[in-house]
Amino acid sequence: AAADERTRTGLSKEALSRAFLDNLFYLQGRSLDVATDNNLYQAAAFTVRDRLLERWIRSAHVYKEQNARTVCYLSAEFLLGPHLANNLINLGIIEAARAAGDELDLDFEQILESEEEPGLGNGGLGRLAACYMDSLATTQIPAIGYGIRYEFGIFDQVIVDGWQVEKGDTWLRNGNPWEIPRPKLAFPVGFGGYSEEYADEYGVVRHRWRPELQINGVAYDTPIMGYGVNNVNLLRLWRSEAPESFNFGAFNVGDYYGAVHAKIGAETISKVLYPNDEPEAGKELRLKQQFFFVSCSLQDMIRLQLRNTGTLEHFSEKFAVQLNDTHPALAVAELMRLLMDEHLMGWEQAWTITRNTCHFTNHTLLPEALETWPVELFERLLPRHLEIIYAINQRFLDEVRVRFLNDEARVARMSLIDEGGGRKVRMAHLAAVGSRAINGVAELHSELLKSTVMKDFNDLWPERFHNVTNGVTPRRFMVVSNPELAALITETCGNDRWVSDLESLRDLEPHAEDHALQQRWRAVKTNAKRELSDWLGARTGYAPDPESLFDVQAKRFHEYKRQHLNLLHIIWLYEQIKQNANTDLTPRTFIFGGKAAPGYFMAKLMIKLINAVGEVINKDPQVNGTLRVLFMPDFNVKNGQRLYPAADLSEQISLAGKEASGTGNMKFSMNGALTIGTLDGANIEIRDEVGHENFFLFGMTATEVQQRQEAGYQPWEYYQRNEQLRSAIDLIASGLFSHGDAELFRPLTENLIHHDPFMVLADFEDYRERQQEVDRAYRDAHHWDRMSILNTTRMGKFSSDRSIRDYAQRIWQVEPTPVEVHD
Ligand code: 26R
Repeated sequence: AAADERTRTGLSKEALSRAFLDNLFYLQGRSLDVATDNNLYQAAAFTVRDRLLERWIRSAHVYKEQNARTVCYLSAEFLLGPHLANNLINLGIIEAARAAGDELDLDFEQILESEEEPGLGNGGLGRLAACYMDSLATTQIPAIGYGIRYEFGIFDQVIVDGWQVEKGDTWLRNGNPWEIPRPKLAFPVGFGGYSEEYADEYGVVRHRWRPELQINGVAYDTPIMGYGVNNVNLLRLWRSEAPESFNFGAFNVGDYYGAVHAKIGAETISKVLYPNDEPEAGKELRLKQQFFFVSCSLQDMIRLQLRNTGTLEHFSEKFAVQLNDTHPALAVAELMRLLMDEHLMGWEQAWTITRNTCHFTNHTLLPEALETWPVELFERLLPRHLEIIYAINQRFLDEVRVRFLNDEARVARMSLIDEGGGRKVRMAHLAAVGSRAINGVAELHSELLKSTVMKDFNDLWPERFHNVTNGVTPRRFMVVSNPELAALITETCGNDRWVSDLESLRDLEPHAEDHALQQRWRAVKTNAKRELSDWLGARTGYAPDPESLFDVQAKRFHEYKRQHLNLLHIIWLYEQIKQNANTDLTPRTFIFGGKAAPGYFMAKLMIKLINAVGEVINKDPQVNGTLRVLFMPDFNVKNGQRLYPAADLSEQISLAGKEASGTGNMKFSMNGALTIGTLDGANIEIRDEVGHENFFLFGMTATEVQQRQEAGYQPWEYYQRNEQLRSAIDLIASGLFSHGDAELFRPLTENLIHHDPFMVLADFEDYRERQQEVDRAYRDAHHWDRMSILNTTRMGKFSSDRSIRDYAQRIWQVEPTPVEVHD
């Protein structure tokens, strides 16, 4: 039997091939000659999953035996990207799998391509959670990721007539071979009703919540495999369901349609992911989603703790909860409720446990993204939690009063309740008060957090504040996405240690001068550009010249990220060519990618403008291919993996102080792109690591931005004074890019000239000058290649393995728990 097991889960080419054919036949009912791409993909996925499962069971066993502290990463988003190639890499069997595929005469790349990615996140925050899951497993830290199994993830973007059009994401259409549904692992989640006091059998006054409505959260588990280790961690996503009692009759006698309606309501909670930057609409459902997944996750942790130890006394020694932004901040109130009301603990003990369990990461300083919920909504949906929040607040504000005598203004600022016009619960304050540690995601961001939005909290509890600079996983963003570069690095290093020890890339530095390496480095880059060019050619009609400089800006569309600054520079270049046909420019391909929130008008207009400008420039015979402007539709993890390897220049041009960290900046740089960027977020640290001479810096500093704003910023003055800038803006306003329609882009140009909240005009001139330096630098191939190599070799700090080790040591106090597999 043991031998049979091994053939079922063996890692050799033969074992993989046999398992693949078995899975194709027994799970899909197909033989090779009639199998569709999807059949082949599913069979491959099940073959890999079987190999994860035994390591998963083993990991769970070892973790339990060693009684290790488990990290619970609570996040409303996990932007995982395709699993198959990543799992093959992490298991170390991609070559064996490819060989097995070749032998069966299958198109291996085509099978990988067939996977539809789970887009359960918006952008930076969700992708960070996915990178951290990879690194937690790789660094052998026991961890559970808790979130929501959205039926519809982030929308698919198509471009119609230059405009973004949203299409529903149907990632579950063909089934999801990576998840294991656990229908028996379900928890009740209440909403509405009232809170009441009662005396228990000893006469102690207790509270209980009588919800009006209960739904169930059902667990769906996905194994997360570490790289080069046997540790497999768990991603547990909750799906909402109506409980049995909904089943007609019993629930709502005589009102059959009412009962059906209620059932649908319950299932709505995990239906769809909300985009960022989306105003008020649909708010109530978002709060329901947050409470839903927080409650299920905490009940699950409590269940595990009671199963393992029979008591909740040592809960915080066993679990470290990380709150990924304020979306799961309700955990503070819900853990208190569960401990006190359901498990009959006293306030002091429950509060100590809560405060020793929770940790909070902030991901943005933008005021519109700081979550607050109307008290009225809370009262209606979560009456008992509101009571608990009031009680936390009372104790907390007393502490503030004792520390800062006679400072009621401070008390009002720090309160968990915003009393100004329509009372609101401040979720960041709830998270901060209930957490042992609070961190920002890059040095600058953490400093700004302490000096601005969380200043009062830093005055009170300076020891709680930390910085953990973000990181990204080199497995997905180098090895999976850029296999040629990975092979070249491994060959040059003489081993592949760098894949889980990115700092060791520093060993390559002496080779940056080596002309032979430079040439191979360039060839790898050019190949990646050719592949991207083919892909774009098939989708946009323009296949850019792989010899041109690929200048890429790929990220969510937002005014603070300033895609329009990039575009103004492009328009200025175009004017140069139009004015002087002999203008000497390095041929460049500008590539944009990114989604705009469906309700964010200005961001959608920016997308339209990029496409409109591209249409004019790409068709203009006078430009003659010197400039190309392309929009990559549907930028997501999968398409990002095509983009990062092919970029020469990475645009990280947010207004200083606005981008908390950025993580795309790291992905580009790891793949040898140079950065043109501001002193914002992690750009600052990237520049310090790669060397100031290998980074194109421009723009105001965060301090200068603040000073300029305080002095009264007048964009109009820049417009008048700077002729280059004015003519670029005027060209848009003229209607040249809109078939003569001078109205279409007016909201954008008017906003720039008269308001310009993100100071595009103030930074334009410096940006343009730095772009001219880029133009010149690219002409010296040796020098450029050297800078490119150094960008990659000096990115060690930005591996998410380093971030996770920082969290483990400084925030969570957890140790690695290695897992052995014996066969
Ligand atoms: C709708 C509203 C409440 C909301 C606004 C913004 C919800 C979600 C967001 C997304 C924010 C929190 C986000 O994604 N922040 C990004 O986090 C990344 C990971 O830390 C950073 O790299 C990036 O700079 C930051 O914008």
